Amino acid sequence: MSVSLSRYLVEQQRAKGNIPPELRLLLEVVARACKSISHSVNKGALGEVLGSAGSENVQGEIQKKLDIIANEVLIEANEWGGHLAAMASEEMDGIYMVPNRYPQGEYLLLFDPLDGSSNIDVNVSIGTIFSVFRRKSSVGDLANVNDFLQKGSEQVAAGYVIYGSSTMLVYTTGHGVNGFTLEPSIGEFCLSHENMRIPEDGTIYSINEGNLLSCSPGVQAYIQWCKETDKATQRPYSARYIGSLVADFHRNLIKGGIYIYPGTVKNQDGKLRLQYESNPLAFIVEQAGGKASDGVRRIMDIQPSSLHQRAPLFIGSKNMVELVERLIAEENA
Ligand code: P6P
Repeated sequence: MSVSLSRYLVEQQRAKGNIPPELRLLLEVVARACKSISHSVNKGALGEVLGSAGSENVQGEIQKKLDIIANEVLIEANEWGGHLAAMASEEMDGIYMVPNRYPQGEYLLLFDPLDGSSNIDVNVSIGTIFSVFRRKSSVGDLANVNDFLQKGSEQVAAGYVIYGSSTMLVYTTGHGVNGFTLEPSIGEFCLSHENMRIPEDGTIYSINEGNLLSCSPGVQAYIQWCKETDKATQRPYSARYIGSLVADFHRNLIKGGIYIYPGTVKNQDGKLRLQYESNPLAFIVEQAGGKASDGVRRIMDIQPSSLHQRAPLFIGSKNMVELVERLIAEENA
């Protein structure tokens, strides 16, 4: 039997001292909450959890029932443990303060509770993405929105859970990236992908080509380059885009590749949220030897100015991200 997440975290804390007890507790609570989300997701049409909830989130997106269920599961699992001061979610307008009937902790948890939820009703892989910071405000004061406006480089942990053919948890605390697969028979996440590294090169590109003509010339030039025939660079590359960031990212992390959600004429900042999607995945990809930028700046260097800020995202194999950055720079030269 491979090592459980709980044992792995305890051994990391004991052997390397690189994960404080409260952060270890936080990761275990998030993992437990995602097991519950996995259970709901896997019920599918039989669980009466599919379809729209008949409401919109702060992004103006129709909320799926499972978006709300996943959000509630994460809030309820994390609010009482004493490790958090507050939470923020892609599905909630403002921050969620830990109720004062519970002790306040030093950490902040941000999450996209169910990314790719438009795929829920058609049985395509979806995922939960989370990001952890230390609060900046002093423990005696109430946490506030400014606590959440920290650069991604300040993250102390980040991870995602992909609800796919198997349910996997992938996380980093800044000491490499490790993957755990849920063993349903015992309900434990078990170590299955130790020290994950993304290949510096890949032959997969992920982008919604329906938007391509409204992207910048540099992005269009890169996609054109991917399609050209050149044996030496194994082109043409393969287009793989399933409309679920976590699934596209996870595949590219393992096989090598690049995921692009660029700015367009209509939405200069693209669609993805900096705090709930781009920063946590940027932390993971950099820890695995990859790169994440907005086409010009390193994602984790961007200073957020609002809780639901969007940013263009170019993330994946280092050499692929650097090439599209060069083409964007040339268009601006
Ligand atoms: P589009 C899901 O809504 C999401 O945030 C990502 O998971 C996904 O990659 C992207 O949006 C899909 O967006 O505009 O291509 O449908």
